Amino acid sequence: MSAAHASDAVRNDWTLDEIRALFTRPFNDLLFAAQQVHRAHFDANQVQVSTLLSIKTGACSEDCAYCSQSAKYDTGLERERLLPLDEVVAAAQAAKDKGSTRFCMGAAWRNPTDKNLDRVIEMIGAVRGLGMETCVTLGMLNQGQAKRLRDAGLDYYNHNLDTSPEFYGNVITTRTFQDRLDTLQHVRAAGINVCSGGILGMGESGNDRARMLQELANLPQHPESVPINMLVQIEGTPLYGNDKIDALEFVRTIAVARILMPKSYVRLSAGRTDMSDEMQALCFLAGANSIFYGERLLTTDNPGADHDHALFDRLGIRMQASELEADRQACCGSGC
Ligand code: SAM
Ligand code: DTB
Ligand code: SF4
Repeated sequence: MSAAHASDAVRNDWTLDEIRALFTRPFNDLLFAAQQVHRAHFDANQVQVSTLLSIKTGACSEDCAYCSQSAKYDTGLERERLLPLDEVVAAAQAAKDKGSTRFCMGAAWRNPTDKNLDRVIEMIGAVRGLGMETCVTLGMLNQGQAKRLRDAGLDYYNHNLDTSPEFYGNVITTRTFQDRLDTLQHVRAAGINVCSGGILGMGESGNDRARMLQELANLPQHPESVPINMLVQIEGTPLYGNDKIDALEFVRTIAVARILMPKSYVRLSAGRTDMSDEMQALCFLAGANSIFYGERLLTTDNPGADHDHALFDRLGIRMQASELEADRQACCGSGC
């Protein structure tokens, strides 16, 4: 089936050959097909923006070879305890004031303890109380923990597959690819929206990128949000100094993600400080329709809001309004 005909279909049975065939299409044909799929499901000139905050930084027991926060590598990062509630709420309010509609809180944990979860649940309630959507990324979850987060009103849980199952062992040895799938299944079963994607530029092959997208697209239900990160090289980590991914190969990966998962938000995630405006414009053309917005990601820099506003102005892109806020307004008009 050609991608154009597939524009309305949501499939979970993509073969590797089909995905590889998309990757090898002429660039213009691939981008045209991705635009067709994108326009069938989304406003092509609108981008959703979320803001990140690291609520617990560093000293993580995992060995993810890309990460500034692993205790296994000397990256010079200062560790921080779980932030107090008032600091989190102040950061969320500041993000909301700048137009962000979702607040994503990240913790450098292998998995949260039930006590950790009590504190995060308070944060979710307070941030939701501001009228923002909430997302957290806390590492592995069991089913009971996922249910507690759902009951707290959590909108999204981020947990990335990161790479292909075949390349995974080159990047992380302290937990398995199957562990990640299990957490995603718990999140899905609890009824929380799934945010899951990966990182490009870790030394993986084109086949690995195709396999990672195949794993995401063939989940029983597509993640509602698919972050595609470009590796932010962190001095002291094993992946520091790797060859960078070719910019057009990155754009192709966004386009293929858009075609495979037509109704998902594809997030142009980490690495934007190393991308030209022109490369980001191509990513939006390829079907990326969400970004992280604000000066910081978790521990590294992100383009500032002013830069993103200027880029959006040049491209005629609008920031998506808050759906949560719209629902609240529609409810009684008082914004309660
Ligand atoms: N500890 C939790 C976990 O690993 O799931 C949550 C935080 S972790 C920092 C969230 C995701 O950020 C990782 O799975 C990875 O995909 C992405 N990430 C982390 N460091 C990165 C880097 N240096 N460059 C690009 N993406 C990165
Ligand atoms: C995702 O896929 N990317 C974000 C978010 N989910 C949690 C994190 C990017 C981290 C980049 C490196 C850092 O700032 O530490
Ligand atoms: Fe820990 Fe998450 Fe970093 Fe891996 S990506 S080292 S689990 S904080």
